[in-house]
Amino acid sequence: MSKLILNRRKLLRAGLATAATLPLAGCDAFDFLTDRSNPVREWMISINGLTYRAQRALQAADQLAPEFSQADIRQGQKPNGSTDPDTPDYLSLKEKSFADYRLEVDGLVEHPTRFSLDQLRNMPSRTQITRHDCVEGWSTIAKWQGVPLRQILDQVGVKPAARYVMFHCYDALSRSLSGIELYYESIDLIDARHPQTILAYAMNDAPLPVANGAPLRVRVERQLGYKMAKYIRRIELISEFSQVGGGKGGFWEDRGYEWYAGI
Ligand SMILES: Nc1nc2c(c(=O)[nH]1)N[C@H]1C(S)=C(S)[C@@H](COP(=O)(O)O)O[C@H]1N2
Ligand SMILES: [Mo]
Repeated sequence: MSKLILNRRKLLRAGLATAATLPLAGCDAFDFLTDRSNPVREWMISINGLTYRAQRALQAADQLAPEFSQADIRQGQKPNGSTDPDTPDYLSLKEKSFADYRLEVDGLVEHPTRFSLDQLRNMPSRTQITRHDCVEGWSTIAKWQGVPLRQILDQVGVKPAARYVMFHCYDALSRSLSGIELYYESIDLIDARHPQTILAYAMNDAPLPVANGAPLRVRVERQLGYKMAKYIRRIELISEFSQVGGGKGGFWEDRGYEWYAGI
């Protein structure tokens, strides 16, 4: 254990010494900071408490999360959080195998639109095998297929005032004194337009199971699991999230988690 820490320290010191001798502006030598497995970057993020803006500056907007091969899928996707929503709206949709499901996209858009599952399935799709990291410390690799969110956004036309995409879900993880609190999450437009950000309707070559968010859940591959809203009811384009829910941008954020959960 102590050996491990020592090696890690050495590595960090070496990395920082190098970093200190480099000019800061637009230098290729800082490319190591965009490597997710680089210990110096990891150190800078965890110990120095890099802010969302700094992380955004270090990471290219379209930089891809690692993708894997079929052989890397060694286990099922462990269902977590809500796994069988019991809100009346959801139960009546599930009863009819989601035939009546419509994804609502509205808020700061030119053309508020409702999409049926068939419409979504008939749009060009993206398939990716990626690793899901939960804040609890486990990860799993699975194959996801869905519509790139970017396509939906282009179709509805995002108004210039929009800054975030808010996902409103069907499930309630807790009942508070003020009533049922539905799960919700938000991401910025950089992640919303990222090529790997998809509205997934299939997992491991089968329709998305209820336990994993049927009929539709989002994949945001550069962030932790809690950002990836399942059971999506509505996508709302907004300029601020301070007025929604507890004001921190998501169900778990309202309970103390980071809004930007970069991996
Ligand atoms: N609507 C909704 N989305 C959710 C959750 C939830 O409880 N409700 N849990 C989150 C957490 S903490 C994780 S790790 C993943 C779990 O996704 P999975 O069930 O497909 O593994 O969903 C995320 N999205
Ligand atoms: Mo999670």
